[in-house]
Amino acid sequence: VISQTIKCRAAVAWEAAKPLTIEDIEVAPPQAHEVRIKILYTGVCHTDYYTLSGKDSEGVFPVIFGHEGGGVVESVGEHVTNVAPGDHVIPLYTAECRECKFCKSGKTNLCGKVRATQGRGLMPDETSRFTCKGQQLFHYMGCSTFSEYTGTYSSFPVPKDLVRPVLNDCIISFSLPVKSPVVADVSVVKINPKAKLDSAALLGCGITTGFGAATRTAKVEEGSTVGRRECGCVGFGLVAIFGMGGVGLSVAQGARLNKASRIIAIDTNPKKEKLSREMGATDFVNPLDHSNTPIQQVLIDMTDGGLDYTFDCTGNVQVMRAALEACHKGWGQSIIIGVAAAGQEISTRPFQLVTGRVWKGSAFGGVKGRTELPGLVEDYMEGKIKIDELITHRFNLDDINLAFDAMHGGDCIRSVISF
Ligand code: NAD
Ligand code: AHE
Ligand code: ZN
Repeated sequence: VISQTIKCRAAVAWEAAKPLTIEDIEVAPPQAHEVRIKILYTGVCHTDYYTLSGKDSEGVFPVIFGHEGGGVVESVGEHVTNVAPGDHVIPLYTAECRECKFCKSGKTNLCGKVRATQGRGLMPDETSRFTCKGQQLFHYMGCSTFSEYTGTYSSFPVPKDLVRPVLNDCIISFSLPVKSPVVADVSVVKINPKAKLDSAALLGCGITTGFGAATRTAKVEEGSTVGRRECGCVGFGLVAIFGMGGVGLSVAQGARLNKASRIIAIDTNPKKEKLSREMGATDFVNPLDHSNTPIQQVLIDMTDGGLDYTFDCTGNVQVMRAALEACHKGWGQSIIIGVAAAGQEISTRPFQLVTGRVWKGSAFGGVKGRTELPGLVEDYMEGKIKIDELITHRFNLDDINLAFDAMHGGDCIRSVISF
């Protein structure tokens, strides 16, 4: 079946720091190894706001934002083998080709296959599938989920040795040898169609990022508060989380699942305490209540010398420093999740690292999307990961700017946009 260009509606960001406008756009048919998805729901992540603000060095305009969505495959291009029309899917901003040196390393979830073009707002063939009023629109993080239909990349070009060119008159087509291995697919994953898609969509970024940072990147260990330091470190389960938005609350969930003994939530917004505790926090600290003492000192005093794991979920480089310095000497790890604006840098005394504290980063929670996301969807369905509780606001596409307003209103964890 040859698919046609689709006309649909999308929220377009024409320039930085201006409200999005709902436009009629055209979405070209999926090319080889591409998938066109009818988006049914999308979350709005702080990172969408960050790039819209103009502070992202990779930001390009005009663009269709959104990278936390769920939908149904509408059509696929040639050589797509992993998904088919009708499949429920989540687009992946962290691809997984299983072929590049990153994927094969066993050391990271980052994938090198499409990252360069994705960062420039283009599909791997250096073009865009979106147009509006005759003008090309850029893709965002390989997902662009603020559109009724979006194109994402599915698989990398078929390796030459797997392809047999066939000449039919003037048409050159390609066929795969019957026993050839399935071609790897990279930026989309099929999930259980029984999963509630409005919630599962949030596994496309924030929830997976926080949960994975605790369970995959840090690998928080089971802790014991009983005689922990005094009798030779019985477990290392002391955790502090800075910034209790959708990401930080999901770190708390992961830390709780891994049986952390104490989970200290830190946020300047006191309204975050209730949900933080419901997601696993045992303590809540508002740095504004300790204006005479640096927050790292407050935490060190609370924990007999510091935390085993800290997480920055704010994107604030001063907070990142505090999170590192709140770690216990000798072994404390601090995980940077927050995204800081272009030009921002982190600093600390090197002595902090010399004396055993470790600074790490985490993208998409260290989760390999194609391999692990279906399992996380099952975890959600079994109640091991809470998502519904984090959806505080719902809007239709027409009102998507209200979701950005809500993000800054102090009561919002995640908005879900319906199409
Ligand atoms: P959010 O805006 O919902 O939450 C941020 C929270 O931090 C808020 O509750 C806010 O009150 C709190 N906060 C702000 N300044 C603070 C301070 N000085 N001390 C303590 N708390 C403070 O954002 P989110 O969607 O949860 O995302 C969090 C961060 O993670 C953002 O920077 C986002 O861009 C980033 N992010 C990174 C990844 C990744 O893969 N690395 C993925 C998703 C989001
Ligand atoms: N373009 C940004 C990149 C910011 C960034 O670190 N992004 C995270 C995902 S945030 C999702 O909400 C990430 O996965 N980074 C790894 C990568 O390859 O982009 C900038 O600041 O330049
Ligand atoms: Zn995000």
